[in-house]
Amino acid sequence: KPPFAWEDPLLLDETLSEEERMIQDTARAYCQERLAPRVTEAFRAETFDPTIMTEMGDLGFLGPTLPEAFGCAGVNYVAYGLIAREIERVDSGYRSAMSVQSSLVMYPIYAYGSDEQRRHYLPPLARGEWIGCFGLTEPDSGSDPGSLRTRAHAVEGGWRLNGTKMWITNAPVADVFVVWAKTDDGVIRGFILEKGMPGLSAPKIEGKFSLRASITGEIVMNDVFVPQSALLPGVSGLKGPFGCLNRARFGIAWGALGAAEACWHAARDYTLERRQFDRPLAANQLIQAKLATMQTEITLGLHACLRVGRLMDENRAAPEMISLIKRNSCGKALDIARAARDMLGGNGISDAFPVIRHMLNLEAVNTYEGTYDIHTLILGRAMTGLNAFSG
Ligand code: TGC
Ligand code: FAD
Repeated sequence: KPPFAWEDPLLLDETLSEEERMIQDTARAYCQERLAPRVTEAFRAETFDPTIMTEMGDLGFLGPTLPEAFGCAGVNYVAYGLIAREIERVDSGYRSAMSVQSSLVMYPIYAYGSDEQRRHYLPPLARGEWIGCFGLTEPDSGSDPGSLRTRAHAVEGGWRLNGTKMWITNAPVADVFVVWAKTDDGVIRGFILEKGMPGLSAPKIEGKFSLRASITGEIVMNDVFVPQSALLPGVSGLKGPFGCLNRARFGIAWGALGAAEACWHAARDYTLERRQFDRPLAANQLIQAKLATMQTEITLGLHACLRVGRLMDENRAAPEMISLIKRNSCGKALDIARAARDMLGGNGISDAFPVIRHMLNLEAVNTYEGTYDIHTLILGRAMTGLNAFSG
């Protein structure tokens, strides 16, 4: 009978091109050899090491789908997904830093920016010399970004920005801030701010119990003046930030399953090794049932991500498809991490094993970029034509 590869049951690897497999291997080697040894301490101490960004830049992992003319790798969306999966197999916090830089900072500058903005910002962002952040969420505006209060008031020669952004990945270490604000006519526009501008600060949010290896902060804007050249000229309205979120959510869908794979493999290794009642835990039907569910959900989820990636590469991926995989991957990954945590017994709460860290991280991953329930409602609206968000 044909062989069965338990780690890749439906032979996803075989469907990848040679180039995609090579990118996956490079990403896996870097993540396992260079990122994995640092992560336990980073999570414990709640520190983010910015040199990770230059390392990722050297490997072409930042803004990887953007053209080579801007110092980027120019690879396809499937390759981007594979990179996200390998990074998040180590830690969701590192993938966060990569996806914000790639999809939420470099992409809008590329897609909505002027030629001058692209030439100025993209190469150093691609090298990881500059770190970027993306400010959409505010203290009173999370799932409903249309209600954001940050204002950009037109003044002579430019704009004056006032407002506060909340829960912003990379903000305290950022050099470049892509910020979404309403102009005097109430229309949402994107602006590029730079570290050191008078009135701009980005205090760190302390005390996170999730994504501790990623740095998160506020963006506080007190009469920040930016010249006209800081406006992203190519987009207005909510479709601007959502266009970026589509790409980041796609990467998260792959990444969350990478974290789930790490938990699944850890649970399998542990239960094969650990003996109770005079036999390995893995010999029990209840344990095998949990492992089979993990294997099934991860496999189906990854194939769905691959399908959406192929459609993105053909420019045929609808945002609802991305909602479907973001919701599915995050929800299933969180279930898998919780089950794996349980299967490790008391050791499951120790950072000697990666499982509790992934479990805690996935709580945030399930919430950011549209919560699980918000994606439920996006799919519900698409199916019924009825908007259940409001009213
Ligand atoms: P709605 O009326 O549906 O749409 C307003 C306008 O936006 C357009 N649009 C999209 N365009 C492109 N892609 C999408 N996915 C789009 N979704 C909507 C839409 O066509 C319309 O355009 P126009 O031209 O007609 O004006 O908007 P709504 O106000 O009803 O919003 C509903 C909802 C729930 C879908 C939306 O607000 C939502 O997705 N909320 C979730 C918020 C969110 O995801 N925030 C993410 C913040 S960034 C972040 O979390 C980064 S963490 C990163 C990390 O660390 O890895
Ligand atoms: P709320 O919108 O207040 O939601 C609270 C609960 O209510 C959720 O369960 C939600 O599903 C539910 N809910 C909301 N509306 C409805 C409804 N109509 N029907 C039913 N249920 C509803 N944002 C950025 O802009 N940039 C970043 O870089 C960034 N990084 C982040 C990093 C971390 C670690 C975290 C935790 C968040 C980050 N965010 C970022 C913000 C993130 O996108 C928001 O937290 C998320 O969109 C949810 O918004 P909220 O926290 O205000 O929750």
